Amino acid sequence: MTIDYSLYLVTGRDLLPEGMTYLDSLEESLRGGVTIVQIREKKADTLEFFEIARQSKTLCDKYKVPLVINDRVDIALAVQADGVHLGQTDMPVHVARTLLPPNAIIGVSCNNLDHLKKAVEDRVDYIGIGAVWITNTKELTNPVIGVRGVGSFLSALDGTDVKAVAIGGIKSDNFLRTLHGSVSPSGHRLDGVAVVSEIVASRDPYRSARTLREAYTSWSAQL
Ligand code: TZP
Ligand code: MG
Repeated sequence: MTIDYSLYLVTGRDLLPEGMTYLDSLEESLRGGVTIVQIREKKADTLEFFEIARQSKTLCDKYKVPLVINDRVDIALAVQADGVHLGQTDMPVHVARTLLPPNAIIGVSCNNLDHLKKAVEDRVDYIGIGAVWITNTKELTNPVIGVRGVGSFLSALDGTDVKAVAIGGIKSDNFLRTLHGSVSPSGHRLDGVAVVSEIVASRDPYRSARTLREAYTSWSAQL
């Protein structure tokens, strides 16, 4: 199955505006055109994470959008998610592969080229490159990469079939700059852009998602 990474929503329940429920926000984002969803729950216990993932899976299925679980292979299995997103201190990719169904999506966060090299060796499906810009959503332990930095990651993916999304501080006002500015000298482009706050913290997640999706679509149509 070909996965559309173009508008990759990563959830963040802490950031929901007052009065907006998690599921309403997710459904509006799906209606607005997010193409893949990752459930990221850093504070939930296992039962809560499982429940959120289960409900999210039902909603994502309704919109035929793949669902990926951050950190937790067991939860991905429990809700029959489409894959997992693993950080550098999570389950090793080769172990996750043996646990998950053969066609599961496995993505890995990469903050430097050593991470990228390992991810390519592990034959991951995609890498998340970040943080591109400064963000308050996640405590950053490394300097931001910047768009040119992302370009050098993309160069390092030349000749591989590993897909790439950028994450970190991406908003509607730097969205196109992120896409344009990161094209590598060899012409390698991002396969998508991942956002948390731009959609999750929005009072109108439908509109926010739609704006980004349209921007991505018009950018890719110019290629
Ligand atoms: N990984 C690197 S930056 C980040 C994650 C999960 C947070 C991105 O959030 P936002 O709100 O889109 O800047
Ligand atoms: Mg992790």
